[in-house]
Amino acid sequence: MDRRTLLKGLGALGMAGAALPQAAFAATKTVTGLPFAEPTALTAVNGVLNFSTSVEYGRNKLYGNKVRLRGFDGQLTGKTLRVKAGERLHFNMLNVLPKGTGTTKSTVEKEAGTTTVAAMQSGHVHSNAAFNTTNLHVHGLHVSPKQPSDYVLMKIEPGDYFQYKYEIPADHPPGTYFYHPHYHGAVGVQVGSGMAGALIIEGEIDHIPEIAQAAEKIMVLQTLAFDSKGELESNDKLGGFPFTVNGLLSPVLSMRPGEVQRWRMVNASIEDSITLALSPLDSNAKQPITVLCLDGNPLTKAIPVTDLALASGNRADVLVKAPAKAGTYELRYLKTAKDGTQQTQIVLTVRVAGPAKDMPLFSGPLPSVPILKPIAESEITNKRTLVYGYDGNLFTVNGVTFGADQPQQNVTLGAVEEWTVTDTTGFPHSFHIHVNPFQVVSSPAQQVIEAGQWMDTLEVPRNGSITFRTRFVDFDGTFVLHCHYLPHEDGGLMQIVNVNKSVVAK
Ligand SMILES: [Cu+2]
Repeated sequence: MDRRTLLKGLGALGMAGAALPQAAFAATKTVTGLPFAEPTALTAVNGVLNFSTSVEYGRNKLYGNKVRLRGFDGQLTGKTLRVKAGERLHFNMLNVLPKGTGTTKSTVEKEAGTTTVAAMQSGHVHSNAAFNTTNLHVHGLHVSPKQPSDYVLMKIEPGDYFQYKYEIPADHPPGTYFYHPHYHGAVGVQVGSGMAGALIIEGEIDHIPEIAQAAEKIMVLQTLAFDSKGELESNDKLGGFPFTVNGLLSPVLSMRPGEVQRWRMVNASIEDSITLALSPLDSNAKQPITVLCLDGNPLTKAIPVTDLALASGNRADVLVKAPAKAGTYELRYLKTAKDGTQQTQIVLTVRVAGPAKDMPLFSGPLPSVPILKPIAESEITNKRTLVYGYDGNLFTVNGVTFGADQPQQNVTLGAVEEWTVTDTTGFPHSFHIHVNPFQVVSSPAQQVIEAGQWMDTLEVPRNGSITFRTRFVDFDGTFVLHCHYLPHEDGGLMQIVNVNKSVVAK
């Protein structure tokens, strides 16, 4: 990626293009109001969810625009997949995108499923990758990083088929996760096209009566991107789009007065970290939102908040109790643009109407998850420091951008570590690591609702740092850490992590 390309990429981060969102909101103001709708949901049969999908161009209507974008089965939002802890997910992916269109050709030439880490790294170019080459990541899942599980350093070329097999551990934290492609260089374009869907892990929390009685609403929040032709064929067109919910702009969700619903929210945007609040129409008063899980990890107890911060990649499981009085409410987000101005948008309209349906709002402790046992200082076996940098051309981790010559994080299976991630670029970033969630020790951002929260994605404030602890005990193999601002990830703010079985000394 040359300097000009990167700077254009940065311009697309909503940091330099502040005028565009306003225009987009104004243009779309008149076409809001479609009823809330969800993607089709699929569940396991006999312990296995066998899901087949084709990656293809789909023609869809998107708030008054005709778009032609890459999607799972051509949809703007992928189907919802539901599995219980202990079940298996088979994700059968057929790439029917055409060969060789709309892309800068990748220099990696290997068959799908056979690309080695070395080939991937040596062949990588930090620019527009082959946008029709893809793969899959199950974001947040605590599963093996080895093929055919959550191995993201592989490619599924046009015409190729691959079956991912994920074994969900019986003690997996229950909550909301999501799936999306992870082919380096094409992640922003493919997720921005709508290649993301909710992935629900069910568990003990779902048996709490007040939670079980609440109607579930899946909300995949996306910033779908498209050009003047309704297409997305460039990394330079990713910024400045409003949030949609399951592909709809500010849809209208109905609730009865006093009703409690469980909202499962996924921030599947390209790069937007937002704070959500629920307010009556024409008022800034805020209704409580009761948080159960963040990033699929249950809190110790249900905690009501008025401001719910979700960085790109974060999820929240929340309960919302409709007021006793009928009326219209708005779920709005606030975002601070680079120039300091506050941007806002109505993400969802909530219409409270009809006969009262007074339901109890759960407020007690949540079932603990054994693998999320707090990590004490005495358990730490190693500490390491990661520094996000910018060399004037590319983003770097500890001075080196993603690629073959980048040192890797080598971890011994069984290690329990404390990591500090510091930004020196002056840009806001986030930190996401595959396979293992981490327990937050310190975070200046507002994402963490209680001390010791487990997350898999966390904001790294500009020129600030975060510290967390994590266990590398269940899975060896190779995976990645990266910034979840997708253009940054595509631009090299990523690093390989190898978890190696310890060598027994003779
Ligand atoms: Cu970043």
